[in-house]
Amino acid sequence: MIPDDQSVYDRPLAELDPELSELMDGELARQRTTLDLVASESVPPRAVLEAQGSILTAKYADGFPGRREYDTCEWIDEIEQLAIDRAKALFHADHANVQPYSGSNANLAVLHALCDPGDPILGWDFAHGGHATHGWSETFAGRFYKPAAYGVRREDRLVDMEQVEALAKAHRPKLVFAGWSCYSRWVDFRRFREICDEVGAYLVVDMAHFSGLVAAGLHPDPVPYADACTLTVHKTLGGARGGAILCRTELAERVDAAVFPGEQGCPLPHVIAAQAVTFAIAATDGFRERMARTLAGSSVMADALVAAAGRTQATVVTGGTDVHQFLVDLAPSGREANAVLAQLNSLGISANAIRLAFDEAEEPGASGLRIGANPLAARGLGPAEFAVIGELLADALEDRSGARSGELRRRILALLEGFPLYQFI
Ligand code: DSN
Repeated sequence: MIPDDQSVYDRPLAELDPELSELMDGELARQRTTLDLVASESVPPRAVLEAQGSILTAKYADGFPGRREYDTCEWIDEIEQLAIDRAKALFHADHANVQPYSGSNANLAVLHALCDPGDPILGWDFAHGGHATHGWSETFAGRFYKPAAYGVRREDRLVDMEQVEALAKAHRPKLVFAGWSCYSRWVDFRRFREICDEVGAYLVVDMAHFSGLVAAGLHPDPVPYADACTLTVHKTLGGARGGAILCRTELAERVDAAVFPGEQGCPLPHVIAAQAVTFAIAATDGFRERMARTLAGSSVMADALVAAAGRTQATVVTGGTDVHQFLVDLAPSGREANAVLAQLNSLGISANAIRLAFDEAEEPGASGLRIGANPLAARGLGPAEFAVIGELLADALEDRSGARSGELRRRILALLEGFPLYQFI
């Protein structure tokens, strides 16, 4: 029973609401015993959890540091300014807005800032690994703007820059999105810039996935080429749930006005504080080492699956990876990806089933897997362990009958035991 008195404000969750608390304990136990290969997830450090679960959640602070619509924002002003300054320093950006609630909201705000409803835009096709909010018909970007989409080439599955150029010339977009959700190779931001300059379009790079790699200096930096960059802070950056926008000084006022009051109400001060500590952590040598280990892990797992293609009947798209994730094509094996994912889940492996570009299957299934190294690298695993995981994945893909399930589950638990998640809980 929830107490009726004032003690409701001081009781710990486990005492106040054991029902919810037990569910949360269940999720923690799942995280501890799951081999997390979801490329967009990470392990938020304790300090991030403390900031994001803090008393800051109580404060209204519509507006920006020094210009709020609520009084008594002196501490919130300093906290937000700290997050802004750290984001600018980390990414060498002119301006940062740390208020978007998510990456989708950041994209919404950038469209609002730089385009008028009905304007033509050009984005990376969602069906070819792009983000939904770059123009897919089911999202605001597809409904309120006039989208065209480029994709990857059939022959090598690399982004088709000739198509980008041709579409840009034919469609005359006001804004071009670059950046991906399901792709595993570097993108030529300079070429995107040249194409945008040819047609007079803004270039917006969505670096939600690779922002941590950029911060660590281990991925081409889009900031010098883009008019604006959008990002999430909880993928490779490894921290607070939430989004951010970086942009050139000339666009700062428009971007800020599009975020508030254009698209959002009150910022989330607790999330902004958690972003501030995330950016501080991301500026350290330790973070750079974790990102290097993430890249090594992704590459080692991809190599193991390339070597095992004969027995798994699954191939690695583009033959490998430059980033924290890679894609597996299950089509040669004749297996549907959601069924394969269900098998992996039953072993305690978490990943993503995706529909790959040029998937010609008539059924609405998925043909591929997206495998990422970020959460496990954050947990401390290195190349030796990722090599073991590559073998585990190959064994699991080969084991169609499930005859080896018990053995595979034991191997996973033994591996994870050496890397406990959160010592403080
Ligand atoms: N949902 C994200 C992902 O998993 O890639 C896209 O933002």
